[in-house]
Amino acid sequence: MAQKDIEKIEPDLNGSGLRIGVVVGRFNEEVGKGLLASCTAALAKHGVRASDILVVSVPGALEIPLALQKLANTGKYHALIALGAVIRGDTYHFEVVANESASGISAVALDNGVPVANGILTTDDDDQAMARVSQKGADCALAAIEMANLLKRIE
Ligand code: INI
Repeated sequence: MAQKDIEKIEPDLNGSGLRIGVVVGRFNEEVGKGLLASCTAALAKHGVRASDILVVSVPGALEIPLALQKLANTGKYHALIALGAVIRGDTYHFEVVANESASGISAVALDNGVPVANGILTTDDDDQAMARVSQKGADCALAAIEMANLLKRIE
């Protein structure tokens, strides 16, 4: 009996035609701006049109899951991206904000079947956060594109 080859879906980082929603927290504003700049630059580099990107901002990381959920509910977006920073030095309830936002973000993805790239930096101080904005924003853009294309292929 002839055996079929194993089917494999390779990562596809071509963003053309993808609609992406981005939610950015303003609590650590400079970090949020840096994340957004590197993220949108990477989206553009990989072919996502500016007119296919919606950026909304919210007060802080704890508001991000609800805004993501509303965007997911529209059914318009192939993937969503959460950007922000929770900085230990700024808060006595660091763990609560970091953990609640992370679990809310995961819940939006699983409940709606929409990929959500989590770009909420969790660091001890502002310098650590600023050192990571460039890489993290770009990583989230690529994760969103790859996951959007993967779900399209699986479906
Ligand atoms: N929000 C953040 O995004 N980062 C933080 O470091 C932070 N700290 O330090 O508390 C933070 N808090 C605000 C929170 O996200 C909500 O906006 C606020 O609690 C109102 O719901």
